Amino acid sequence: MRVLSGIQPSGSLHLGNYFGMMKKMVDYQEHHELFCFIANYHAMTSVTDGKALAKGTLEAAANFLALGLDPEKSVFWVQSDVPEVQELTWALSNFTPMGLLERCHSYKDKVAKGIAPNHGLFAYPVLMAADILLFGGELVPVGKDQKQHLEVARDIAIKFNNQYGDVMVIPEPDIDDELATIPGLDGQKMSKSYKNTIDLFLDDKALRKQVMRIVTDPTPVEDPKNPDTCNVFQIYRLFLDKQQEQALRQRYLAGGLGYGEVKQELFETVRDFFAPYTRRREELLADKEQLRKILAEGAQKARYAASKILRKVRKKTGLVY
Ligand code: AQP
Repeated sequence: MRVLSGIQPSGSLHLGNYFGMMKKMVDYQEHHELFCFIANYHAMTSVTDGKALAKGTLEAAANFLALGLDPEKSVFWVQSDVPEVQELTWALSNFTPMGLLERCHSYKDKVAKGIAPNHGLFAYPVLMAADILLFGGELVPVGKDQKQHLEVARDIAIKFNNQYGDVMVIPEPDIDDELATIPGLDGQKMSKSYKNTIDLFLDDKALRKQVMRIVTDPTPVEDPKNPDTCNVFQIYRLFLDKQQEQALRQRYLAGGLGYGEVKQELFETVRDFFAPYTRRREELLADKEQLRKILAEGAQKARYAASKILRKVRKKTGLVY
């Protein structure tokens, strides 16, 4: 099975990115054909500082590698190193009804927040469709926030195939119910735009500060508490196995557990969990030439895979004359 997904290099990573998508990708590489990329073209819709984008791209690569992505077992590249994706985007644009894009929640939410809409933001899902279809991605691990974009990709692929035969593989979203939406400090979806994240690779002081900001209710320490409505519990459980989760649940129900105490435990758990990855990330970022080499090799493999599908597209659409 060919598994494919990407991540934008548009700032720091948070637990939502990690549990919603990155951890699953790393797990998949053991038994599947994994395609993973840094979506720097996509990030251009929000990052307009060129230096920041370039720096963020190398950092995003180091992040994924530090978290366990193995470039020997997977195809790992930077989106713009395979510019063929833009050619496919154009071909697919001609099979994308305007209404399909106008209905996209992500676009509508951003416009509602006051972001001046431009064509890049509007056409974002077509580029995402091209990312997947260019490599014949069969399964796409994403958080629930990307579900609609996946449906758009499927619709476009079906329309293209209706016209030109079975060229595109129709992708399936891979959304784990338990991890579909990782909640943030306030219980809403964890998201950079909501400023409610717990970030990866922070120093202890900054991490502790974020964890202590988790919103809790005013139940007194001695009273029993409801784990299912507690934001601390909902984040903590991501790090626990079933038995440990049950034990924590019992402590909530028994009363006598203060939110300060459980937040301190969560802070230590997150810190210890990511400590080895943080060290590995620093080592990777210390040798940028080596990082660029890994990405160049990945781009070569990705371009080879892309050329197979693009050749068919060019022929079918009449670009080969
Ligand atoms: N809270 C979340 N729960 C589950 N999955 C999530 N993802 C993001 N937030 C959650 C998944 O992470 C992957 C990378 O997505 P991205 O590069 O688009 O990350 P993002 O959108 O930048 O994350 P934010 O914080 O939500 O950014 P803004 O606020 O800028 O939109 C995707 O698979 C995504 O589903």
